[in-house]
Amino acid sequence: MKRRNKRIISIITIVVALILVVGCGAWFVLKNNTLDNSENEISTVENNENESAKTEDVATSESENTVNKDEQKDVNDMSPEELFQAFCDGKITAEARSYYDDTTWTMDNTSFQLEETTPEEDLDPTIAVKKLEPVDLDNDGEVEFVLESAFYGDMCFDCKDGKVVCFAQGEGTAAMCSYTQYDGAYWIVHSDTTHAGRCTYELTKFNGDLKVVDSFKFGWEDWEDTGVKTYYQDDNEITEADYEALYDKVF
Ligand SMILES: [Ca+2]
Repeated sequence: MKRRNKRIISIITIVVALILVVGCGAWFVLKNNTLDNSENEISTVENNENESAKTEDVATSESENTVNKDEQKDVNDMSPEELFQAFCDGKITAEARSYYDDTTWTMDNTSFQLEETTPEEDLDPTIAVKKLEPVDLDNDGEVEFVLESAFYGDMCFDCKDGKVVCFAQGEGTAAMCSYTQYDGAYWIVHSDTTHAGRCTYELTKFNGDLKVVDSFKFGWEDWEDTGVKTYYQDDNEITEADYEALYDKVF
Protein backbone atom coordinates (compact mmCIF):
# COMPACT_ATOMS: atom_id res chain seq x y z
CA MET A 1 0.00 0.00 0.00
CA LYS A 2 2.80 2.33 0.93
CA ARG A 3 4.60 1.61 -2.33
CA ARG A 4 1.41 2.34 -4.32
CA ASN A 5 0.95 5.66 -2.56
CA LYS A 6 4.53 6.56 -3.34
CA ARG A 7 3.98 5.76 -7.04
CA ILE A 8 0.81 7.91 -7.14
CA ILE A 9 2.67 10.77 -5.48
CA SER A 10 5.53 10.38 -8.00
CA ILE A 11 3.09 10.37 -10.95
CA ILE A 12 1.30 13.47 -9.58
CA THR A 13 4.64 15.21 -9.07
CA ILE A 14 5.71 14.44 -12.66
CA VAL A 15 2.33 15.61 -14.04
CA VAL A 16 2.51 18.85 -12.03
CA ALA A 17 6.10 19.35 -13.18
CA LEU A 18 5.06 18.76 -16.82
CA ILE A 19 2.15 21.21 -16.47
CA LEU A 20 4.51 23.80 -14.99
CA VAL A 21 7.11 23.31 -17.77
CA VAL A 22 4.49 23.45 -20.55
CA GLY A 23 2.78 26.43 -18.88
CA CYS A 24 6.02 28.38 -18.56
CA GLY A 25 6.90 27.60 -22.18
CA ALA A 26 3.54 28.79 -23.41
CA TRP A 27 3.79 31.94 -21.32
CA PHE A 28 7.27 32.66 -22.71
CA VAL A 29 6.12 32.19 -26.34
CA LEU A 30 3.05 34.36 -25.81
CA LYS A 31 5.10 37.06 -24.14
CA ASN A 32 7.62 37.17 -27.01
CA ASN A 33 4.83 37.39 -29.56
CA THR A 34 3.29 40.29 -27.69
CA LEU A 35 6.67 42.09 -27.53
CA ASP A 36 7.26 41.52 -31.26
CA ASN A 37 3.82 42.86 -32.07
CA SER A 38 4.26 45.99 -29.97
CA GLU A 39 7.74 46.58 -31.44
CA ASN A 40 6.29 46.25 -34.91
CA GLU A 41 3.61 48.72 -33.99
CA ILE A 42 6.19 51.19 -32.64
CA SER A 43 8.36 50.89 -35.76
CA THR A 44 5.29 51.34 -37.97
CA VAL A 45 4.46 54.53 -36.05
CA GLU A 46 8.09 55.69 -36.40
CA ASN A 47 8.05 54.97 -40.12
CA ASN A 48 4.85 56.91 -40.46
CA GLU A 49 6.39 59.80 -38.54
CA ASN A 50 9.49 59.72 -40.77
CA GLU A 51 7.33 59.71 -43.86
CA SER A 52 5.33 62.70 -42.66
CA ALA A 53 8.56 64.51 -41.69
CA LYS A 54 9.90 63.90 -45.20
CA THR A 55 6.70 65.24 -46.66
CA GLU A 56 7.03 68.33 -44.46
CA ASP A 57 10.68 68.78 -45.57
CA VAL A 58 9.68 68.64 -49.21
CA ALA A 59 6.85 71.07 -48.55
CA THR A 60 9.22 73.45 -46.68
CA SER A 61 11.93 73.41 -49.36
CA GLU A 62 9.32 73.91 -52.06
CA SER A 63 7.93 76.93 -50.24
CA GLU A 64 11.49 78.27 -49.67
CA ASN A 65 12.18 77.98 -53.38
CA THR A 66 9.00 79.86 -54.07
CA VAL A 67 10.07 82.58 -51.61
CA ASN A 68 13.55 82.77 -53.21
CA LYS A 69 12.00 83.11 -56.65
CA ASP A 70 9.66 85.79 -55.33
CA GLU A 71 12.59 87.63 -53.71
CA GLN A 72 14.62 87.38 -56.92
CA LYS A 73 11.69 88.75 -58.88
CA ASP A 74 11.28 91.54 -56.33
CA VAL A 75 14.99 92.47 -56.54
CA ASN A 76 14.79 92.68 -60.33
CA ASP A 77 11.74 94.92 -60.02
CA MET A 78 13.35 97.24 -57.46
CA SER A 79 14.15 100.85 -58.23
CA PRO A 80 17.76 102.01 -57.61
CA GLU A 81 16.63 103.59 -54.32
CA GLU A 82 14.93 100.36 -53.21
CA LEU A 83 17.99 98.29 -54.11
CA PHE A 84 20.27 100.56 -52.12
CA GLN A 85 17.91 100.51 -49.14
CA ALA A 86 17.68 96.68 -49.31
CA PHE A 87 21.49 96.58 -49.24
CA CYS A 88 21.67 99.00 -46.29
CA ASP A 89 19.06 96.88 -44.48
CA GLY A 90 21.15 93.73 -45.00
CA LYS A 91 18.55 92.07 -47.23
CA ILE A 92 20.89 91.82 -50.23
CA THR A 93 24.66 91.91 -50.73
CA ALA A 94 26.76 94.03 -53.07
CA GLU A 95 29.68 93.27 -55.36
CA ALA A 96 32.69 95.34 -54.33
CA ARG A 97 35.44 96.19 -56.83
CA SER A 98 38.97 97.15 -55.92
CA TYR A 99 40.59 100.40 -56.94
CA TYR A 100 43.96 98.69 -57.23
CA ASP A 101 43.20 95.78 -59.58
CA ASP A 102 40.46 93.45 -60.85
CA THR A 103 39.75 92.00 -57.40
CA THR A 104 36.07 91.76 -56.46
CA TRP A 105 34.42 90.57 -53.30
CA THR A 106 30.99 90.33 -51.75
CA MET A 107 30.13 92.96 -49.18
CA ASP A 108 27.13 93.27 -46.92
CA ASN A 109 25.88 95.81 -44.43
CA THR A 110 28.16 94.44 -41.67
CA SER A 111 31.13 96.26 -43.25
CA PHE A 112 29.72 99.60 -42.07
CA GLN A 113 27.44 101.12 -39.46
CA LEU A 114 24.91 103.75 -40.47
CA GLU A 115 25.19 106.64 -38.03
CA GLU A 116 21.49 107.43 -38.42
CA THR A 117 20.29 103.99 -37.31
CA THR A 118 23.04 102.70 -34.98
CA PRO A 119 22.79 103.51 -31.26
CA GLU A 120 25.60 105.90 -30.31
CA GLU A 121 27.10 103.52 -27.73
CA ASP A 122 27.43 100.79 -30.40
CA LEU A 123 29.09 103.01 -33.05
CA ASP A 124 32.57 101.96 -34.19
CA PRO A 125 34.14 105.15 -35.64
CA THR A 126 36.29 103.14 -38.08
CA ILE A 127 33.21 101.84 -39.92
CA ALA A 128 30.61 104.50 -39.08
CA VAL A 129 29.14 106.08 -42.23
CA LYS A 130 26.50 108.58 -43.18
CA LYS A 131 24.43 108.78 -46.35
CA LEU A 132 25.33 111.60 -48.72
CA GLU A 133 23.10 113.01 -51.45
CA PRO A 134 23.03 110.65 -54.46
CA VAL A 135 25.15 111.91 -57.38
CA ASP A 136 25.59 110.80 -61.01
CA LEU A 137 29.11 109.55 -60.40
CA ASP A 138 29.36 107.51 -63.63
CA ASN A 139 27.94 110.26 -65.84
CA ASP A 140 25.07 108.25 -67.35
CA GLY A 141 22.19 110.44 -66.20
CA GLU A 142 21.19 108.22 -63.22
CA VAL A 143 22.34 108.86 -59.68
CA GLU A 144 24.63 106.63 -57.65
CA PHE A 145 24.50 106.30 -53.87
CA VAL A 146 27.25 107.38 -51.50
CA LEU A 147 28.14 106.43 -47.93
CA GLU A 148 30.79 108.63 -46.32
CA SER A 149 33.25 107.32 -43.73
CA ALA A 150 35.40 109.68 -41.67
CA PHE A 151 38.29 107.20 -41.89
CA TYR A 152 38.42 106.13 -45.54
CA GLY A 153 36.15 108.54 -47.38
CA ASP A 154 33.31 107.59 -49.67
CA MET A 155 31.77 104.28 -50.74
CA CYS A 156 30.07 104.64 -54.15
CA PHE A 157 27.21 102.33 -55.15
CA ASP A 158 25.68 101.78 -58.55
CA CYS A 159 22.26 100.15 -58.09
CA LYS A 160 20.34 98.80 -61.06
CA ASP A 161 19.14 95.61 -62.81
CA GLY A 162 18.65 93.84 -59.48
CA LYS A 163 22.27 94.39 -58.50
CA VAL A 164 24.27 96.64 -56.18
CA VAL A 165 27.91 97.30 -57.13
CA CYS A 166 30.29 99.21 -54.88
CA PHE A 167 32.52 100.35 -57.74
CA ALA A 168 34.70 102.69 -55.67
CA GLN A 169 35.51 103.06 -52.00
CA GLY A 170 38.32 104.06 -49.69
CA GLU A 171 40.83 101.22 -49.38
CA GLY A 172 42.94 102.40 -46.47
CA THR A 173 44.42 105.79 -45.60
CA ALA A 174 46.68 105.58 -48.69
CA ALA A 175 43.59 105.33 -50.91
CA MET A 176 40.97 107.63 -49.46
CA CYS A 177 37.96 107.89 -51.77
CA SER A 178 36.03 111.01 -52.74
CA TYR A 179 34.58 112.50 -55.88
CA THR A 180 34.79 115.78 -57.71
CA GLN A 181 33.42 117.60 -60.72
CA TYR A 182 36.07 118.42 -63.28
CA ASP A 183 36.12 119.04 -67.04
CA GLY A 184 32.35 118.59 -67.37
CA ALA A 185 32.12 115.22 -65.62
CA TYR A 186 32.18 113.54 -62.24
CA TRP A 187 35.43 111.78 -61.33
CA ILE A 188 36.21 109.38 -58.54
CA VAL A 189 39.29 110.45 -56.56
CA HIS A 190 41.61 108.18 -54.59
CA SER A 191 44.06 110.21 -52.58
CA ASP A 192 47.01 109.70 -50.27
CA THR A 193 47.58 112.96 -48.42
CA THR A 194 48.27 111.99 -44.82
CA HIS A 195 51.64 110.26 -45.13
CA ALA A 196 55.13 111.76 -45.09
CA GLY A 197 57.08 112.09 -48.34
CA ARG A 198 54.24 112.28 -50.84
CA CYS A 199 50.83 113.57 -51.73
CA THR A 200 48.92 111.92 -54.57
CA TYR A 201 45.55 112.28 -56.24
CA GLU A 202 44.36 109.69 -58.76
CA LEU A 203 41.22 110.56 -60.71
CA THR A 204 39.08 108.01 -62.52
CA LYS A 205 36.16 108.69 -64.85
CA PHE A 206 33.56 105.92 -65.19
CA ASN A 207 30.83 105.41 -67.77
CA GLY A 208 27.34 103.96 -67.12
CA ASP A 209 28.69 100.41 -67.54
CA LEU A 210 31.17 101.12 -64.75
CA LYS A 211 34.07 100.99 -67.20
CA VAL A 212 36.96 103.39 -66.65
CA VAL A 213 36.99 105.73 -69.63
CA ASP A 214 39.70 108.14 -68.45
CA SER A 215 42.13 108.58 -65.59
CA PHE A 216 45.11 110.64 -64.52
CA LYS A 217 47.12 111.30 -61.42
CA PHE A 218 49.04 114.22 -60.01
CA GLY A 219 50.77 115.18 -56.82
CA TRP A 220 54.19 115.79 -55.32
CA GLU A 221 57.02 113.83 -53.76
CA ASP A 222 59.61 114.72 -51.16
CA TRP A 223 60.81 111.34 -49.94
CA GLU A 224 63.91 112.72 -48.15
CA ASP A 225 61.80 115.35 -46.39
CA THR A 226 64.11 118.12 -47.63
CA GLY A 227 61.26 120.59 -48.00
CA VAL A 228 61.85 120.63 -51.75
CA LYS A 229 58.90 119.01 -53.51
CA THR A 230 58.91 117.50 -56.97
CA TYR A 231 55.51 117.98 -58.65
CA TYR A 232 54.14 115.69 -61.31
CA GLN A 233 51.15 114.93 -63.51
CA ASP A 234 51.09 111.31 -64.66
CA ASP A 235 54.72 110.57 -65.61
CA ASN A 236 55.69 114.17 -66.27
CA GLU A 237 57.29 116.62 -63.87
CA ILE A 238 55.37 119.89 -63.66
CA THR A 239 56.01 123.20 -61.95
CA GLU A 240 54.57 124.11 -58.60
CA ALA A 241 52.42 126.70 -60.38
CA ASP A 242 51.06 124.06 -62.79
CA TYR A 243 50.34 121.82 -59.85
CA GLU A 244 48.48 124.59 -57.98
CA ALA A 245 46.49 125.49 -61.09
CA LEU A 246 45.52 121.86 -61.70
CA TYR A 247 44.60 121.37 -58.03
CA ASP A 248 42.32 124.41 -58.18
CA LYS A 249 40.63 123.15 -61.36
CA VAL A 250 40.12 119.62 -60.00
CA PHE A 251 38.90 120.59 -56.55
CA1 LIG B 1 25.01 107.25 -62.90
